[in-house]
Amino acid sequence: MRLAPAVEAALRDGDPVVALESSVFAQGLPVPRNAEAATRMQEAIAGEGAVPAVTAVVGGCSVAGLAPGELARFLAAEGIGKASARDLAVAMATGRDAATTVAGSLTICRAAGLSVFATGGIGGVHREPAFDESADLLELARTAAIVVCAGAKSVLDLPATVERLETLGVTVIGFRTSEFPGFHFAETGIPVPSRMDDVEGIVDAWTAQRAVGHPSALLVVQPPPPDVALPRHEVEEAIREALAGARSAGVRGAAVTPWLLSALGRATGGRSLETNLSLLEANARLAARIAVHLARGDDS
Ligand code: PSU
Ligand code: MN
Repeated sequence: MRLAPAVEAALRDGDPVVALESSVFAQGLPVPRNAEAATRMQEAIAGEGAVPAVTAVVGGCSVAGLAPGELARFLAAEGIGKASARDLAVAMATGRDAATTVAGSLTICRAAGLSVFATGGIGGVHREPAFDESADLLELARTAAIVVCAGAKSVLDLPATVERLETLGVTVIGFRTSEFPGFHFAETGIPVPSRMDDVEGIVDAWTAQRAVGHPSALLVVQPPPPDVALPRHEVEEAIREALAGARSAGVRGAAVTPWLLSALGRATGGRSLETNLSLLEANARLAARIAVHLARGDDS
């Protein structure tokens, strides 16, 4: 386990840190837009006064806070594996580079003591093939961290994903929304159990959750920025095509999510990519604001 010097110093001093996953850069977005996403997210975090910490396995070492040269390797995305929680140990033992998903990153957050994390959309219950449920859900259940996202990707079974979050005891709060967002679009018709309109409320809920020792994440969901949100019907149609394509191509396991995301990008003429980049930046910024507020509370 290695922390970047800036991350280590921030943790020591109680200063705000926001952890990021690396699979979204290495597998979830195409080169070269993935580099733009990484820059926009890290600048948004720094702009709010927090320290960004991209997590990954680098040459067998679990890292929170990739150095710029290391991040460049992940952005080139050649020969970089996708590491969920189950894959971390083997990537470490065999000295490999691996890009961590939400599940893999939360495992590193637990080890490093990082408590605020931002991503685009969490994994969840897939619509098909038959049984496929992201390990993100289980790690959310056992990682005490505030996780900011735009819901779960619309390629998933959203109602089932929300039900599983309830079963797993994950606190879900809609930030300025009463609906669980569908990543590319805001309206899903699925109510969130609670809604808050300011960062203070989220920090209060987090403090209360820690006080009772509840071990799960606090999942903050916010809709994609309105200027880049896509019409729901259009995304739904593109997803139906993508799912049919995945079925006939026989895509399975860890390859499913990256495959569907790139099919969706093609089907929307690249507009889903703009949505993805903008919501990643917005989520990083909100996470940083939460981390800053949390750190201020610690000081007083
Ligand atoms: N959301 C995105 N892009 C992504 C992912 C999510 O917009 O690339 C990645 C995240 O790393 C998430 C993973 O943790 O997909 C889920 O994959 P799986 O369904 O195989 O667990
Ligand atoms: Mn899966």
